[in-house]
Amino acid sequence: MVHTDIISAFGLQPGEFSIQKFGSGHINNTFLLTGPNYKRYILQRINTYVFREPDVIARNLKLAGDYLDKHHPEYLFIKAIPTVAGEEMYQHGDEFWRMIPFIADSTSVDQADNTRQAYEAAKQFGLMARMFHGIDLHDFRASIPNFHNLTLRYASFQEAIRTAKEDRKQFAESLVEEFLRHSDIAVTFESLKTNPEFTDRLMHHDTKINNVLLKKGTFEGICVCDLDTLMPGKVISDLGDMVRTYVCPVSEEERDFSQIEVRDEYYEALMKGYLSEVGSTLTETEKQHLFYAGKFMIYMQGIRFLTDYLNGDVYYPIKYPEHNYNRAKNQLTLLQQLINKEPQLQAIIGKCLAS
Ligand code: ADP
Ligand code: GN1
Ligand code: MG
Repeated sequence: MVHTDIISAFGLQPGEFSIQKFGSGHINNTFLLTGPNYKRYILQRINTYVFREPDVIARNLKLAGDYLDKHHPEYLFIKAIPTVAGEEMYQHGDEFWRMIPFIADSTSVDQADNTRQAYEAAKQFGLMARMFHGIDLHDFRASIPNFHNLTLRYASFQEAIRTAKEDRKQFAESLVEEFLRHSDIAVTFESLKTNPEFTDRLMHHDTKINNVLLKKGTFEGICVCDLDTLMPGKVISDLGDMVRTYVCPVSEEERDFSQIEVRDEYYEALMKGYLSEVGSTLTETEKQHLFYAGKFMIYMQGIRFLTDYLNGDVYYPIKYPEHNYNRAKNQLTLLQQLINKEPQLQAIIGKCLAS
């Protein structure tokens, strides 16, 4: 429900707007407001269970927006519409709301259905990374502390294995073991994390294809959206989440695991799109870990789902009891497919870096 006070707080007349639920994300509540002369806005309630300090999001976006105004004023960055009181967000009781302009003639897709979409989306995330290359990260804070810290995610996974209810632990036993068998992925992260050649950058941290706005009809990239997790991080986060979500013909929701595969041509398209923008700014160490990016994100997402299953589904909304277990199994299957294809995928990376 959107209370009329919230709409008024942004200087709009509540009676003039129709409100529709919008998008398909797990975390925030997104609404489309449509008013006179087809004037549209996106209104979002921040999930404060996930984002414990919503002010950090507002502050990060303000810092990022100010930097772009100065250094890349032509770049399309979705900025918050301030409330009439001049705030970046409106607090209604214990809820935090923010409004952003609706980007006209845009659409998004939940799944990449052709390589062009993968290329265009990846190019937008690469462009954003390039626009922020060189920004001083000192004043930025993590909107979700340790969000992509695989070391801590792995520790939470181990903790969940220890504390899970017996029935869940037994049901998940063999899947847990399979994930533990890939612990080298967490070990690699541990050594990379503090490597000065593996720099912190301002990263998006949720590069699913539906977080890119594409032109209606042509599917040309317009800009990225869903900026709550814009914060300092590593290049493997953004690149890896694209690999995780663009190369497979089915999503993490798929329970027919035989449909899970890695499509080389999508891998190539996204790598090409991303590197065409950001490639020239990467260090040698970053370049050497482009294949690792996919392993890192798929593994981390897999153990996040499995941890949530073991913890009794406290984070990801579920539609049936084994939902998070199946999501984890889906991600493990994808991880295995990716690893099986390493030689040809490394060759694709080599080709994209050379061009
Ligand atoms: P969620 O946390 O629910 O994923 P998003 O910010 O990604 O929230 O918004 C959900 C969807 O709404 C996006 O996938 C995109 O299709 C659409 N959307 C978001 N922001 C805008 C915008 N400024 N203009 C047009 N569409 C948008
Ligand atoms: C969540 O909100 P949404 O669906 O874009 C999650 C991501 C996961 C994703 C898995 C803040 O993103 O990290 O990759 O689910 N976001 C948060 O579907 O936890
Ligand atoms: Mg989203």
